[in-house]
Amino acid sequence: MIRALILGGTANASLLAAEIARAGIEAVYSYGGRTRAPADQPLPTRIGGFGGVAGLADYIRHAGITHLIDATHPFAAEMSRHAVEACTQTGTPLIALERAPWTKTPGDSWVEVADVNAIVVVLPESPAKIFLAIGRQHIAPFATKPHHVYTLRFVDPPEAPLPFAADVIVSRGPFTLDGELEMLRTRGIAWIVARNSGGAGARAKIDAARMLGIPVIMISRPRLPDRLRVESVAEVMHWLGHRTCLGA
Ligand code: 3Y8
Ligand code: NAP
Repeated sequence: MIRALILGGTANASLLAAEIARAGIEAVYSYGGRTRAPADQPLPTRIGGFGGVAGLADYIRHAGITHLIDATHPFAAEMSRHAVEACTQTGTPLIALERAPWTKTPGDSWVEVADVNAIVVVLPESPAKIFLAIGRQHIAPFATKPHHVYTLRFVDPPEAPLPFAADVIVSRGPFTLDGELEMLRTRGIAWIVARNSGGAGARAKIDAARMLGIPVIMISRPRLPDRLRVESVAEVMHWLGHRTCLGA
């Protein structure tokens, strides 16, 4: 008898939850509690941290979880590391549903950096209009470069004053190419800062940047521990011993 735990918070995780519900597999969907009103799921849903590796291991045991699916965002590195450790401790089968990173294509002007702290050193010296498409949690380093004109994009309205003057767009995505082109043009954006999230939900800004000749400072993905990793919902369903209407 399967009882799966889905570590969610992405478009892929939502697609997986729909397939799992359709197949009648018992499962719990988990959000970290980062946003005020996360999307509803067709599965019983829990919201909030587990309390570290030990908390996740305890949850797995007490909730009778038989399979863990890490469908978190590629930058949710701490959650993914905890999933590997807790599944090792409890002997729980683990699979990661992770989309491939975006790859640079001809016409892309990318400056690839290892992490958000490396960005400020590659920003232009003279004042520029910069779109920080990296959410809310990691914007503090940009306070050291207040001479730029920043546009931020958050899922929820900011609760506290920002560490520097900026214009905030409140939108949860997924985003469209036309919408991104319009936003970038009307704001005269000259630089974009983005994480290499992969997937379709945030790709439009990258395509729009190429079309407008805007350079992108692209944050490379954090290294994650080795674990079974697939890129499609169908492969996860197959791992669970189910065929899907997705034709796999
Ligand atoms: C709470 C669930 C769907 C899922 C939407 C995907 C696509 C849009 C790309 C930009 C980049 C960013 C951000 C982003 C993307 C999808 C997907 C994706 C980037 C929601 C969601 C949760 C979160 C958390 C949130 C972070 C923030 C990051 C905004 C729901 C909407 C910038 C990542 O305010 C905060 O604290 C927000 C925190 C982690 C990164 C950050 O550091 O601020 N996602 N995003 C999940 C949870 O609580 O477990 O609210 O419904 C999910 C989605 N975010 O329904 O189609 O699948 O990847 N999310 C980045 O790429 O840098 C937006 O603006 O162009
Ligand atoms: P993170 O830094 O890897 O995780 C920090 C802590 O948050 C984890 O140790 C865990 O707390 C809790 N947590 C994270 N995801 C959780 C989940 N799905 N269910 C329960 N607890 C969770 O995570 P993050 O980067 O802030 O991402 C948080 C959520 O937003 C994830 O669901 C992720 O998929 C989604 N998301 C993140 C990004 C991004 O850019 N990071 C983009 C889109 C969506 P405990 O240690 O207490 O268990």
